[in-house]
Amino acid sequence: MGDFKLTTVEEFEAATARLLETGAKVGADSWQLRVKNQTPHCKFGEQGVCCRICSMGPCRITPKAPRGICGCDVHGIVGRNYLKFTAGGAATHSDHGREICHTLYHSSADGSYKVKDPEKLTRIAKEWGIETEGKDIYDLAHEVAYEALMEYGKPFGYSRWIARAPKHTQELWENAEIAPRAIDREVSCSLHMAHMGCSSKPEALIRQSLRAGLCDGWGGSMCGTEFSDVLFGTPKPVETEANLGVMVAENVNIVVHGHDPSLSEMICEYADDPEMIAYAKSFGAKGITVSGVCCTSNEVAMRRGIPMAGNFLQQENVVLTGACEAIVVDVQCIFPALGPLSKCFHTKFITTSKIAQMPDSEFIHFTVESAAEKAKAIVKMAIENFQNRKPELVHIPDMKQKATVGYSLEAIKKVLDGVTNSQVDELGTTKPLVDCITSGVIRGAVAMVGCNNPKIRPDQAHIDLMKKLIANDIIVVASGCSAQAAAKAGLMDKAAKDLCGDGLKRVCELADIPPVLHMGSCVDISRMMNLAADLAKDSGLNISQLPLVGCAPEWMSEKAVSIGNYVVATGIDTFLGVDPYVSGSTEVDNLLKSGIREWVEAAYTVEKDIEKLVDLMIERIEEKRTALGI
Ligand code: BF8
Ligand code: SF4
Repeated sequence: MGDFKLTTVEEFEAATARLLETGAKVGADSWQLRVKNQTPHCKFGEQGVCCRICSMGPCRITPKAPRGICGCDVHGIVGRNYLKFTAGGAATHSDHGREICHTLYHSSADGSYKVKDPEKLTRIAKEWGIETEGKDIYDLAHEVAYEALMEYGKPFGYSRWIARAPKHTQELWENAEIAPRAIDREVSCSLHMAHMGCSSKPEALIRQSLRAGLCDGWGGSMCGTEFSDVLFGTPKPVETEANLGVMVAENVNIVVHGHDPSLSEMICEYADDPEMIAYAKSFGAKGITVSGVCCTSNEVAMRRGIPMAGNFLQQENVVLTGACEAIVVDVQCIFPALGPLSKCFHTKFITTSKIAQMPDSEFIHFTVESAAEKAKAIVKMAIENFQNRKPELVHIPDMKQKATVGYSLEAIKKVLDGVTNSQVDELGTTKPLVDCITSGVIRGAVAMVGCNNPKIRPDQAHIDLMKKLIANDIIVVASGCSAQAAAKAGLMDKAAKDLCGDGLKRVCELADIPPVLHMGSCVDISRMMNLAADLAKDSGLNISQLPLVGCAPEWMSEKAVSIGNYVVATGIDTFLGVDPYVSGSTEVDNLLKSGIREWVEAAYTVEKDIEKLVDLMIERIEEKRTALGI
């Protein structure tokens, strides 16, 4: 372990600076330059006080103009904006989940998509009261997928998944009138409420924001995660690497970017095909390297050990290496900048989904039916592009770290069984983790999630927070771009145990885990909800009593707000490093930071000073321990 060393943010930045020099040579634009053009940001927008939902406006609230033309005050405007922001995120995650359900519906024994985890499928079918006895696994897959698709529009009842939440949590939701109904209903109801002349009462708007969040976390995202596991396998610990150094100069480099594993899984399949490797060699390459960016990278890293080239604000860097033959994207978090940027290099920018169509890209429509053929065509296209590289532009930063990823809830239960000798059932329980927390060996847990945002020095908040948490014996579970920040730094290397306090270090050694556990992509925050629910059930406590908090220090997307809402509504205090455009309304701000605690036993903390943010989290965890007398 002697030579283990974290990669620092300064080293990340030096690598980026070198790549930007290449960019300057070819006249490339970059987010670093665009941020300068966009700063300072519009103050009205930042405070959330601008309304443009009808054409009498836009109306901007100021001390001199305290109401819009319709008479709406600042609290109504800020609340509506917040609700619409949430609905955007809930819709996005949930539609991704829906796509996965469709893929499952079309799975077949001889097709491109198969059921890789039949046990999980059977378990979910039983959970949903679907007869499994004597059924062909694909008949069952189609039946479960159909039921899941019905979850999006069913006229009556609540999301099926909420039955997984502890009884107490379900009662809170029922009493607060925020139990999520059909997924699409919550999204369209949110847009309805935020229409001109509907709700302008902050309390109603924030209640619906929580409800729309819940239809994501305990609805659409849960469909996305659970059925991705059924199709592509439930993640188990696997070794991989992270940062730009995973790209290989001698190989054809294909970078997958986006969120839906249906595309990236197929690309990985074909990139591994001996016929394709031979084809790559015929163009002078030594082989094919697939690496990933953003959540699609998390998906294939968790299931296949495919290396992670980087996270959100590193997406332009992969093209700037001059060694990227193709960046293949599906949906979400894809910079439109990749179009013009790829034109400065030989890189093919390939869009594949009708949901995310962009100028200056080659559109290869990817569907369940044509998956194999299209994936093969894309891999071939990348290979044939190898000869177009400009060698003088090739520079791959020599920077990567080892990481062990693949900690699904199932995997976490399994590895932590190594820590105690407790008797476990077939699927394991979270009891060993509860024991570690109760005894104080581990003080608590933090779910680190979310993006990068140029408003925060990229990755620094994630990494600094995690370092301090693990040093204080707080275990970290991470997802999305937060997980990739950890992996790039080296915090998912098992050797990082040496950075932990004595208790957590012992647990890492006994269970053979890194101190920061990669739980997957952003839809996989639903795994964290299941973990919290199981911890509550196994400990006999309410979720809000557990020494557990959520944190998104560098968040940027609508999806992140939807996530925040379901995490908080599940009873987990949530800490943000970027303000969600609500500072313009004291009423909305107060509701989110304290008022909602009455409904869901948790609330938000927003703190832009990252050092203070981590101290507040540790304080909160210790307060919860004290309240429990542990
Ligand atoms: O869904 S963490 S930048 S990649 S939004 Fe996007 Fe944010 Fe990354 Fe994944 Ni999540
Ligand atoms: Fe202005 Fe009201 Fe129209 Fe909003 S809804 S733009 S506040 S008039």
